Amino acid sequence: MDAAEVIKRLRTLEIETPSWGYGNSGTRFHVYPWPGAARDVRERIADAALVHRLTGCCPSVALHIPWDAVDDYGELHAYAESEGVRIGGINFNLFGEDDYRLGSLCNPDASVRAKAVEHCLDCVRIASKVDSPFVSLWLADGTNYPGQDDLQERHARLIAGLEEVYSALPPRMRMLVEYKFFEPSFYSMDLPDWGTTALVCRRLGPQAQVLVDTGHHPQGTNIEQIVALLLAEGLLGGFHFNSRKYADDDLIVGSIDPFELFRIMREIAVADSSGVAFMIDQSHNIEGKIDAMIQSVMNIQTAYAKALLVNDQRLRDAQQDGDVLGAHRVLLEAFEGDVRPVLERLRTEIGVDSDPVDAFRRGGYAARLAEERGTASVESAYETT
Ligand code: RM4
Ligand code: MN
Ligand code: MN
Repeated sequence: MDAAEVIKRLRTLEIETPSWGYGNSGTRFHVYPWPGAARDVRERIADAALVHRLTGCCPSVALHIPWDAVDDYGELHAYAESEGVRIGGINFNLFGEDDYRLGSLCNPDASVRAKAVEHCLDCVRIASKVDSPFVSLWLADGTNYPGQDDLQERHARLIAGLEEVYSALPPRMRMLVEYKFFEPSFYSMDLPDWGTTALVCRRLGPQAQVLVDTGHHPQGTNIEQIVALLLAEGLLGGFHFNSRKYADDDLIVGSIDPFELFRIMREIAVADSSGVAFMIDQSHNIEGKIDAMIQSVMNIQTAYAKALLVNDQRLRDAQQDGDVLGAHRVLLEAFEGDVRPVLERLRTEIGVDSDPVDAFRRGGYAARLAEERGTASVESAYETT
């Protein structure tokens, strides 16, 4: 691919940012308030819109309900439009209530399961109101101890609940289903891995697809192979990009292992990835929110540009010849290439600064937001006495 073709492909890469990445967040030990961090859904949408203006490639923002719940979704929809962004995925929240101690859709108590289903149905209604193309489920359900609950029954409860939600989806709305191998539960998770999730999605129907959160795998998992298989099976719904070193760390995507991100984007580059939702799922704890989000977007673009520059012909020849090292070197060559000039051209063409993080830092945005919004006081996870 020459530079012009790479730029053409890069122009089609749209990345959705998460509303929850713009507010204060922390670990279970402490939340450090960030001056100017967004305090409500409108400010979160405004920050996402700023990221879009500076990068030119983040036209939608994901919402989490009830964190972003409002009385009037028509009004919120109009507000997002006036800011220049669309509302993207509507994320269910099935982990933030006392009733969910033993799970939500898989809870042994039928009334809790019904409440969880009702919440999902509410989210489907909200998604319709704001013209969102999909709802998104991360299921925090699981158990902590062997014997705590019946694993087969939990699975049956999950399917029954999801079938109800699935049947309420309007014709073109998709449901993306995320998996995670541990946390908050430590013995079993009801959707622990991509295979389980793929089985569940297959059973539900074509509007259900798997969402790969790059931080949700055990150490050493070959994520690009998962991506390859889901693409081949028509089951890849989207990504939640972030980086992990040890657990579900939610670090800036590409910060720990840029080669892994490149390998994932390589699978995207060689497939028809139309319909795949590229989203970021990060919570920045000790760094600024907006520039970290912009850096994340840039890291994805960098990885994608490199992936597009792999010499396919030479790679295929080496593979056919059984030239193991030669084939590997074709990939390395692209990974080691300097794509800054091509990205600079892309950004000039779409009318944004060649370094959007620097543009944010130079533009005085952080100081203005801090002045306008102040520094919120955040309740700590633990009471200090
Ligand atoms: C989970 C998961 C979900 C996200 C929540 C906040 O670990 O990644 O996608 O909605 O965190
Ligand atoms: Mn996620
Ligand atoms: Mn996560």
